[in-house]
Amino acid sequence: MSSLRNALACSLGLSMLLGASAAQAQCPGDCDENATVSMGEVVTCSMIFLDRKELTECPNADSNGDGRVPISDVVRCAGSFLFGCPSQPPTPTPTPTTVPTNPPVPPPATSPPPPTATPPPTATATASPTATPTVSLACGNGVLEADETCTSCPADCEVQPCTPSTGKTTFLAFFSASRGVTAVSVDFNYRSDLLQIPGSRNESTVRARVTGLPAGGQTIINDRDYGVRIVKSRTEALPEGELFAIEFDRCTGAAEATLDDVACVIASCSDEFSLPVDDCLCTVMTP
Ligand SMILES: [Ca+2]
Ligand SMILES: [Ca+2]
Repeated sequence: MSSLRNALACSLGLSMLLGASAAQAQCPGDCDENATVSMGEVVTCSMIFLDRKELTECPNADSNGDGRVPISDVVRCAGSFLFGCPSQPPTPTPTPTTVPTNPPVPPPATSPPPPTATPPPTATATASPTATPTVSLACGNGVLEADETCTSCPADCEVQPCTPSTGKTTFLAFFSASRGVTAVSVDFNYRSDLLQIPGSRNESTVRARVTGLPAGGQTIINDRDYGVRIVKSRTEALPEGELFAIEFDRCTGAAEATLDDVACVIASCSDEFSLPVDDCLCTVMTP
């Protein structure tokens, strides 16, 4: 699960997390109420958002108790997964003193500072400053993840031998962001010893394997044989939810690929004014 965790860590803006107000479920996304949120629970949150599961399966997915699970709740579920459950009120230290002198409350983190003259979104937005403690454990696992580049982790960009079988494996990539996005660049990276796409670069055999992209605008699909870059841009905002499906050939004799064997990494994400949107999220699921 480290791959998805890293992908989430890189693409999830901390500002959304800080924006979570206090009157909420004790730990958003903690379906079994064990005070931690697993990747599976984040997926459950996503499934409820996508109306594929009932809210009764995870009432804590609804962080503010309004009976709905919009994408902001899914982001909070992911926040619990990445950064742990929000700290509980400090009950274990009941001081008998009477007057609780309220410390100066920090201003609520409602509005993140405006992007101060950010340069145009470069395609190599690596290392987010929000401490990813699991860095580099995944270097060498064959999947290029959000905190890795072909420079920092060349092993995961090496194309492995693969003889395609007739077996196919499909993954779905779901997209979300806190506001309208008109251009997104996504790297769907995969273990090339388990999966392959026939052809390379933007050949028609590659393009045939990426389906379901939103209509209109421009589409670029480029297979590097360890990952496919998919760029979608248009004038109107891209819809949240399923962004595309991608079908692979399974390598002969290889184990069936799981969600750990792929990573959907946001390379860049911007709005209609070409301003970067920093909390874009790509989540991979199986059909
Ligand atoms: Ca890796
Ligand atoms: Ca290929």
